[in-house]
Amino acid sequence: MSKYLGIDSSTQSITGLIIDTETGCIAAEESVNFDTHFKETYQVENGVLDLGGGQVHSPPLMWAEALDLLLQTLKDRGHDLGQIAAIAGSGQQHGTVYLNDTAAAVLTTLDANQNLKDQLAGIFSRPTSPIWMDTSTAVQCQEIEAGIGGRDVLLDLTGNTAFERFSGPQIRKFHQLEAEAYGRTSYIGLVSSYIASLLAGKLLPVDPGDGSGTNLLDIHTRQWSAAALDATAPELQKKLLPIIPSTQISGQISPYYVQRYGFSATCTILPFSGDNPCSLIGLGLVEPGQVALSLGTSDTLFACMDAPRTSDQGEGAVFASPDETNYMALICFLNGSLAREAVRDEYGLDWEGFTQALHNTEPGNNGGLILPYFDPEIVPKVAEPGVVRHNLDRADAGANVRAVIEAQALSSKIHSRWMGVEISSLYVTGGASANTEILQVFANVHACPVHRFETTNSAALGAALRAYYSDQHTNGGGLDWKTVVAPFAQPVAGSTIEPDASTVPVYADLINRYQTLEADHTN
Ligand code: XUL
Repeated sequence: MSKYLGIDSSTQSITGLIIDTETGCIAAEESVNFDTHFKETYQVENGVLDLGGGQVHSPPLMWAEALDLLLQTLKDRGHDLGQIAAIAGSGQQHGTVYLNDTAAAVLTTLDANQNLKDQLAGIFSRPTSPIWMDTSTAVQCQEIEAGIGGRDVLLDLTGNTAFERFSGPQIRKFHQLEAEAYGRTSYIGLVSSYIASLLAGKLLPVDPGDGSGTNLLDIHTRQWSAAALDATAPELQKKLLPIIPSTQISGQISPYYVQRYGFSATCTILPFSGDNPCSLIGLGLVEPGQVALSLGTSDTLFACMDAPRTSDQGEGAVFASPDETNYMALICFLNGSLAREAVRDEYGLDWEGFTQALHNTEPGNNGGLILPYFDPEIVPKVAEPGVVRHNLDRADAGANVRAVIEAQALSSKIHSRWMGVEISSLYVTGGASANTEILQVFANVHACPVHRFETTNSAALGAALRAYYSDQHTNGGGLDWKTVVAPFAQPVAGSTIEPDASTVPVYADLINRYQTLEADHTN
């Protein structure tokens, strides 16, 4: 069988994507939007429950109901699920699911004549799951860092300082505020391992890719860290299953799905991983130095690293790659399209005018610089918005357009140095990636080729590719990652933009001046 299914359980929807490895094509792609189908039942808005005070949760029962609907939709659209050799998946990172001691038995005895929702209703020790948007755990972050011996100890051990959205601080808060329910919890999983468990009909562990978003995993050994568990909550080890390697088959699909949706009984289940680690694979970033930049509302940089290096300044998150060898860095620059649009609008331009302005101005902008903090910035940390112009006339539309794009490119170079990898190629996705003038600036500043990528569901695609890689390896196939991702992770034909060598000295000078300006205006 040559077909593999990747399932991405994300914040607002669940997506199934089938690849056909014989043709190198995507054979199916279906999504179930939570609000469209479940708003009334679960009272969600954009897939989540805003509980106030920074608490953002989602109902895990809704995710199960959505899984049933997704598989039914794939079947109804005529896709023969009996041809799927293996399934892997991806989940929004950091969200935790809390199950009681009935869960294991319920999962092993799923009845194909009833739906998941009705059968699973009693298995939760906590009816809602805190997700990555939850910012209510600042106190727990401080306590965990203090408990383990300081922020730097946690950073060195787990690859990350304590983040409010990460699972460890969320678990600690649950233990503190709902000790009785915590005591009744016999399994804590992530969104990824929970959905995988539903498919396998047994409780499954977390993989290192998603485990590294918990503040609980030793990033060097890719196992739970006893010290981090101790600093988080009592008896935590007992509630977590040992980490499973990302490419190790977890089991066969439960008979429930064979009878209900026509899956083959031989279809295997791979560990699910986090959406970002899966996207790393879906974007084809399987060699150190390969970097992708998504130019969206915020600009997000994904990089493949050969070692779990960390940023002293906490500029980014570090996860184990599900390729089992490499690591990923994720850096979010908040002022992405936010800043580009602010400049475009300030000068009354449309995108055509913006592009022309970029075209008509010189690389290096005659030394004109802008710090584009239209909104508070994540990297570098800037708490209050404030745009700074240096050698730059506010009335000069063209120079301001160039300044904002050069600032973004320079910042992405400066603040990815901690990754310690030579950026060999930059794959650019997202709305602004259609603009070749913008891409030329990034190519020149990074002095490497820039390729445009068109992708919508890189997490689901990455999951399907993970299923393919693991299945063929288990069955004696010798394909390496590069070969596995190649047919699916191709840049748009003819989209490659080479750097202009004559700009190298210009940007070598400008980057120093930008860094000085930035240091003067950030803490
Ligand atoms: C990453 C993060 C989000 C979630 C949801 O650290 O919080 O990207 O994974 O997609």
